[in-house]
Amino acid sequence: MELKRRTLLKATAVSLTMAAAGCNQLEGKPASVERSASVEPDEWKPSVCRFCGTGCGMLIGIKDGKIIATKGNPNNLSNKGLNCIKGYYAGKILFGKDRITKPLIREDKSKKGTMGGFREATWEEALELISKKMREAHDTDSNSIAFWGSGQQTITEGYAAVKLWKAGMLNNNIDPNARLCMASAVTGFMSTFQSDEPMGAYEDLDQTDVFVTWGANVAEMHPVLYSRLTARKLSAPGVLHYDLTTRKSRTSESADITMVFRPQTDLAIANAIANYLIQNDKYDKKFAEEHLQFKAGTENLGHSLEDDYDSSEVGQAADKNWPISFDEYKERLSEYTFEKVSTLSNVAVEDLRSLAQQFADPEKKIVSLWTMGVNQHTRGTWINNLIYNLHLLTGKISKPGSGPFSLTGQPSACGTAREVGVFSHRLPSDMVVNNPEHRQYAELVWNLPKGYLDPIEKPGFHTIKMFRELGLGNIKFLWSMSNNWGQSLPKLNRFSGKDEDGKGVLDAFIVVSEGYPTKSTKLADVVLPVAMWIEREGQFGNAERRTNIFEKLVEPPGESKHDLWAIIQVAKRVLERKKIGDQPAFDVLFGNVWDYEKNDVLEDQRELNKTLFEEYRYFTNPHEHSSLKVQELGKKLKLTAKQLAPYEEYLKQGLTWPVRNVNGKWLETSWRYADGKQEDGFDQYGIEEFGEQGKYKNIDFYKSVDHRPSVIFRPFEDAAEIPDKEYPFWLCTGRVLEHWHTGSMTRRVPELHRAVPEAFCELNPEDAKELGVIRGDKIKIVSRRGEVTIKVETKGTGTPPKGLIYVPFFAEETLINLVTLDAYCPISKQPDFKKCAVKIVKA
Ligand SMILES: Nc1nc2c(c(=O)[nH]1)N[C@H]1C(S)=C(S)[C@@H](COP(=O)(O)OP(=O)(O)OC[C@H]3O[C@@H](n4cnc5c(=O)[nH]c(N)nc54)[C@H](O)[C@@H]3O)O[C@H]1N2
Ligand SMILES: Nc1nc2c(c(=O)[nH]1)N[C@H]1C(S)=C(S)[C@@H](COP(=O)(O)OP(=O)(O)OC[C@H]3O[C@@H](n4cnc5c(=O)[nH]c(N)nc54)[C@H](O)[C@@H]3O)O[C@H]1N2
Ligand code: SF4
Ligand SMILES: [Mo]
Repeated sequence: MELKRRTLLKATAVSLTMAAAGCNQLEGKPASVERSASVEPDEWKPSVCRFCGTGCGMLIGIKDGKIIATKGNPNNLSNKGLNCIKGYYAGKILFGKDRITKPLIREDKSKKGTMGGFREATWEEALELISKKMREAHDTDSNSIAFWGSGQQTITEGYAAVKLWKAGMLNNNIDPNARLCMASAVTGFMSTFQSDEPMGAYEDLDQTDVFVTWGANVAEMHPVLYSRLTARKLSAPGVLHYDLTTRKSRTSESADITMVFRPQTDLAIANAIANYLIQNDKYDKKFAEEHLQFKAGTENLGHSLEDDYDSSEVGQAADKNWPISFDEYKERLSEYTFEKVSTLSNVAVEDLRSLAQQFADPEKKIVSLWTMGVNQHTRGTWINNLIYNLHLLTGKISKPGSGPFSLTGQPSACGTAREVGVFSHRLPSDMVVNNPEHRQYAELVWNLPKGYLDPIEKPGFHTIKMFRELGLGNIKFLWSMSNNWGQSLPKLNRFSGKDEDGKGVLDAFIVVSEGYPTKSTKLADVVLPVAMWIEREGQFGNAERRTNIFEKLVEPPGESKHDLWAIIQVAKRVLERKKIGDQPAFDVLFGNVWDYEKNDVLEDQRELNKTLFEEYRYFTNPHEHSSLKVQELGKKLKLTAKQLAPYEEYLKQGLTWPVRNVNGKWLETSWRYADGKQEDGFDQYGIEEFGEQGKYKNIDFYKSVDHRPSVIFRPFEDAAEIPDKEYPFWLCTGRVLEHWHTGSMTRRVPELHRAVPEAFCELNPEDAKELGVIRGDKIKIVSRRGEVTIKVETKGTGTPPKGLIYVPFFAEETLINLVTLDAYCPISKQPDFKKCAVKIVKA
């Protein structure tokens, strides 16, 4: 496998040089793309990559209405011309041979679990059936319908889905796959700062002195950001990289110090560093006095293995915190000595001290980076808080080159899931359903009578609860879009009873909007064929808060339709007989995007997307709304801090929010909360609007209560399932460079598929020896929940320590999520895919 990977990487290196020369083209010959090396595109259109949260700008070469080449867009400030291999091959994801191009309706329910038993149908028939089933389920039990969305949906798709579910159906059972991904980042931000999303910019990577990766495999998961990390290291001698990880990965290769820790003990490590800073008076006293408050929260949270956990006493109190004195904080930290934490974590005292000394050095700029190691964690909110504590205690935040940088995984986890608020407890723009003022604000923007949204004051099912309920037969209607839950959810055997194909278990009526056959479409009753990526117009918001638009550049195949069209078409039908006041509900909610003459969704995709985006913008930017009430309430709620520019501006260039109009020009912000000239990227906007000018020098956390973010004490508490005699290994799951998540797209790109054709289990060579297996042997990984047969890998890109194994989740035939655990962080409800206990048996 390594050889094939190397060949691919070599090919990519060639692509990179070609890209620099402006001629990087797709290799091979995708089904519907006729091209030869000598063919020049008619035009290069700017676009954005549909894979990771880096959000790289791309240029797409179009000839005769077909995509023939792609390359990095040098004008996009997030990537400055670079793409990784997934970006370079992105065009090919559109051309898999088995693309679904017609609506499918399942006739034979006994074939659930396979792609058998479907027949082709017209859109009209499929839409009517979906709407009928959705209405019936809702009429019988309003809590039995659910929508599962995605950080890969566009901003307007997420917005329309939220509006349909929350305002149209008055139902909160809508949640995104981002619950599996960014939920702990959100609750971390909200509890510490009362405002979601990072404060810094990718530019921090070009200026920092020290990189700390907290369990993030940036080299494979955010390759273009990683290239900025290595470029900085090469160009500025003395720049250091500390890699905290539970397994040596490709990211560890560039690290100066790799600290392999026992899973979950990152909590203790962060506390040990804070303790060192305080015991040795090495924190920034002035910054702490001027800007911080100290808090403690509910402890001894236990684990969410039970279904009634959320309503249990401890579950309910999990997100409570209260002020404590600095002295109490200091006292509580004091047990986290290097010695004790070294024993707990297996990290050497010298390494812990070395990292702590970097934080202690007032001259050093530090960037912390993290993704799923931190968020997929039963104490995910806590470990996010603890990383903020270090940056807050040292004032290393919101400064060029210094800051905590929570990376997003998906292309629009920030833009869609988080900003639009496609969550069971959310409304757009950081607002929540259980706040009456927030609901009132949404009512104003959506032209709803006062109190109309009162029925949704209680949050709906979060993802794990939603699918537990589906497994129990309590969800009767599910629609999923831009995700593959049949493969990506933890503890998948809930759908099976005995096998992964869910035979006989799923009575619910399931609609899956998809481009390809997947584990989820196999469980569906209706499959809707979708226009993927640049077959429609859309918008993504990346990890540095940059919103980019991608235009529709090619036609979707067959009868595929874009998701926005399907959402509005279903809305038209399910809301048919419903009134809001004396108006038809559909007209109130979606009348602005309906062409009444043609009796269809607005055909012009620019017009359609722009209309929805501008409406959504009122949530982040009340000034633009004509109603005084919207403006006043919006200002009171500090909503404008997430200001977005008009739609057209993003067609010229992606912009990072808050965006502000200065002398007719829309200027973006690189460093939130930092005072300075906006032209240089500082946050003039939020500070002028909400800050207390002059009171807080240089930095003003204007969204935080009393303008003071919280340093929250969080103790070490162990993982939900720990290896024991019977199940002696830790299982960590994750990804590989070449594949995207469940592999449904990247496995259809021949080059990527050939590079990593099958799943594998990384095993420490010593463990392999003790088990008597060698590379290539088949083993069974068995947990209390399920098992999977897989190949042994001892010379992969990563090396786990003794006692831990690593498995990627891209391969549906090697369904590792049969084995994983669905315990979650009680605050964020994000499950922990990174650790559970397993045994290994020779197969
Ligand atoms: N090639 C590729 N790139 C991707 C994706 C993809 O599918 N393929 N997906 C994107 C998405 S949506 C996401 S979310 C990101 C994921 O990006 P990452 O989080 O970087 O990648 P993973 O492989 O999920 O996670 C592996 C890391 O989890 C850490 N870990 C395990 N246990 C612990 C622990 O107890 N504490 C801490 N702190 N760390 C721990 C390990 O050290 C390891 O580095 O990648 C994005 N980029
Ligand atoms: N074991 C394990 N499981 C995990 C994780 C882990 O680390 N370990 N990580 C979790 C994380 S962080 C994430 S983000 C999730 C990701 O999990 P999912 O989002 O469920 O998986 P994807 O493979 O990204 O599924 C996206 C699907 O959308 C389809 N698609 C592409 N374009 C479009 C479109 O325009 N419209 C529609 N309707 N569909 C489209 C693709 O074909 C693809 O099948 O996985 C989670 N699951
Ligand atoms: S780094 Fe991420 S956004 Fe950039 S090209 Fe690669 S997959 Fe696409
Ligand atoms: Mo993710």
